[in-house]
Amino acid sequence: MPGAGLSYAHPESFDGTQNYLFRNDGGRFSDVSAEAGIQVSDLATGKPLGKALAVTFVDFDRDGWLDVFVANDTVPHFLFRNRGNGTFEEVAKERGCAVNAEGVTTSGMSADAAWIRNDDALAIAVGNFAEERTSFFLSANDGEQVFFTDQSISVGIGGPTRDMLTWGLLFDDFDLDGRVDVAQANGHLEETIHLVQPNQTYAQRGQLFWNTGLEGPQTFVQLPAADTGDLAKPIVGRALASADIDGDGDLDLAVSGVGGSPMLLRNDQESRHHWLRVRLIGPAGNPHGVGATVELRAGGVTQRRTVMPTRSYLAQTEPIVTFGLGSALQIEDLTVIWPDGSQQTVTVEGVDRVVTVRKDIQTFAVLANIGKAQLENGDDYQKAANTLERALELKPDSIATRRNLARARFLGNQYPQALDELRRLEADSRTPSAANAYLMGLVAGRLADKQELP
Ligand SMILES: [Ca+2]
Ligand SMILES: [Ca+2]
Ligand SMILES: [Ca+2]
Repeated sequence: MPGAGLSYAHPESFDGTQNYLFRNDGGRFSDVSAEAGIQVSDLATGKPLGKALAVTFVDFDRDGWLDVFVANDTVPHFLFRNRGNGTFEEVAKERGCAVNAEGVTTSGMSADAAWIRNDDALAIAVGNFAEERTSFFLSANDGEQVFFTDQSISVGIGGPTRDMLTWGLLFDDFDLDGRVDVAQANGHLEETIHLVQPNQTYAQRGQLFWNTGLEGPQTFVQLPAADTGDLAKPIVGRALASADIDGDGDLDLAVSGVGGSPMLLRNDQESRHHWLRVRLIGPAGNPHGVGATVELRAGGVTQRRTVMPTRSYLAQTEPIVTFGLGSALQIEDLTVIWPDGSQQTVTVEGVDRVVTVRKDIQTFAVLANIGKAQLENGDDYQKAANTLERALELKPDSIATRRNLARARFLGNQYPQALDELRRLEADSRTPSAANAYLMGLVAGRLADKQELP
């Protein structure tokens, strides 16, 4: 480095390397990298193209198959779309997340993905070198397919991240207001960088961007250093990970630094916002449910998270997902979409707690009993009908459960639907049932009163 001695060589001085994918064959791993299509080579030279520093996994097109985003240093990023048959196709260029808004490759160090507006817009953020903004690829769907544009500047991230050399980067809802925020760990590569670039320092402060919920340049606002506590202490930041280390519901941070102790940063936010943390217990071979998507509806808003510890840079986050609820005191709906495609909706009572969702809880017997209890409890017949319908999806010929569903429809004043269920019971049963006939008579009476008998 002129004027400052030895320096790291630029990545362009080196050849790339390949990505690897190892398939878990029940405790043994097979290298399936080549046939899966996640290795990318220069067509002319045959040399590997990738210079990867970070990988994250998200189902960007929401087809039920987890896709792979790889942040590369000085060469275009990769987005491997999962074809659902054990192979991937690399689509970063055509989907708009290979290079930044200026069409230029960046020194990608980290990657994370999140639904930042609680709608279908997915953001993939990439932490970059000094003098490069953090890239912020935001998705849109043109009706045919999902594509991204780098909106780093227009969402408010670009300006304040330009001078920083960013490694760790995380999307998490740090103030539990129901919107995902952004944290960054920063630090330069060169100890004496200030000698040749006076605006740069080796140690740099961490950054926190608050998601305001507004669209446009104010979507993310950088919190002043004075409001972020020890996160603003300049260190040579590298890895950044989050977890609720003190069990109070908000996400705390761990930051590693070169030549110093790591920092464990307790989140002392005082928002009084409510929260729900969801821990999955998956099937054998996937005990934490990694790759599952959790959707939570509260206060009329649906939030979505992927259970994915592999985020940021050289770090693992906890496999529990944290939802901020703002002032909402009730969960309307919690649905887990497991990696095998099965969906599981669970009832959550109360907030400010950790709930555990076990994959195999949704047996027919469990759902049928829950639905029956909800029916007898009598305060929400629609909820009882939904549970009983899910039970019947697993065992359509259960006469007792279908009769309970008919009763839930009847008591919920859904007479035509009740009649449908009773007719189906009649068709399925070999022997006429007195209980069925009695209920049918009641339903027909109500429908006649309302002149709705079909
Ligand atoms: Ca997908
Ligand atoms: Ca937030
Ligand atoms: Ca905490």
